[in-house]
Amino acid sequence: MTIRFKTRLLVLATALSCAVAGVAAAADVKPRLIRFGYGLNEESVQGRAARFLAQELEKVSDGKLKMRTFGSATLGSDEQMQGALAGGAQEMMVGSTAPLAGMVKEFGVFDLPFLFNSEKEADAVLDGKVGQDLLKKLEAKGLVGLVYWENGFRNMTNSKHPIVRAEDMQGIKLRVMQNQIALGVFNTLGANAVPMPFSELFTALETRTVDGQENPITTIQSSKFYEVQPFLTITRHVYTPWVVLASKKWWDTLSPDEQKLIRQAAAASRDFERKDSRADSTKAMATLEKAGMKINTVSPEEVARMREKVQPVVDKYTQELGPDLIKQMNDEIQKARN
Ligand code: TK8
Repeated sequence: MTIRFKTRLLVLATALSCAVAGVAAAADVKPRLIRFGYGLNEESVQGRAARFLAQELEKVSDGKLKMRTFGSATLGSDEQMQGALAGGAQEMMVGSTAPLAGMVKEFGVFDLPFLFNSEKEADAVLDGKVGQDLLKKLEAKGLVGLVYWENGFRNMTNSKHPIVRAEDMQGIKLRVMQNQIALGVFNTLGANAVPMPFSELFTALETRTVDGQENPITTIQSSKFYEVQPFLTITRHVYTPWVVLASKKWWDTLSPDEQKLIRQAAAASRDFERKDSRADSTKAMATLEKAGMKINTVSPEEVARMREKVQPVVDKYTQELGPDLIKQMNDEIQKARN
């Protein structure tokens, strides 16, 4: 054998073994069943996006990564599922940021009112450094934060009367998400804030245990709150994201290839969900009108008064969550606004 021929053989062999290694690495995906829980029902934005994620995952993994989706909090409320993921008893979920603040307090930033003006600003913060740094903080608590879906701008419904002025909130027993900031904000606005998991909300409204609640239009429609809440007031007081989460205990048992495929499918689900949420919001509004809800929008002057009223709460939690974080966030919002 000539030296040149030997070299050629060696090159060929190396190339071949690399190719084989490549195939082997790409194939490091085992058949797995992933349980994915969420709080809204199957006909909601969340339900559609969960199904999309399951299909996408099956597609990119050649059918190996199978996801079973569980809606309507059948695996538990957001908070309960967070615990199950941290303990390794459930693989994945999607839920609001508000209950996550119990684990990583900085997620409370999304409960500070009147921060974002548009979905575009929210996307910029969530997909930018602030949002991604927040996700990283979850790992120490046993969770892997994958992507943000849109829950959306929240509005108020109640069974008593339209909210025209901040004073109209007085005496309204209002269900709020479970964290200190939400509680502080709505009590300061004059309501009687009652923290409660979403899974108990419809019944609480129906039995008049509470008079009202606040959620995006899409949720008010898909959860049929219009059946038990005659008044809807457009306030857009806060934008809540949803976070797609994985159990870290479980995540660490996956191969890098499996992790990559899940991240890839999650990113596709984010794009699908945000688009769907925005389109659905307009449709849902029409449904609520048709259903006979009495709908009003608070005036910009009144929003300014509400802002002023809650400023002490914002100041207090700016200190508690870190003035640097809030500044960084406001800078990113400004950049997106201009
Ligand atoms: C669903 C909740 C819901 C949220 C709430 O599990 O609790 O009001 O807006 O979307 O996460």
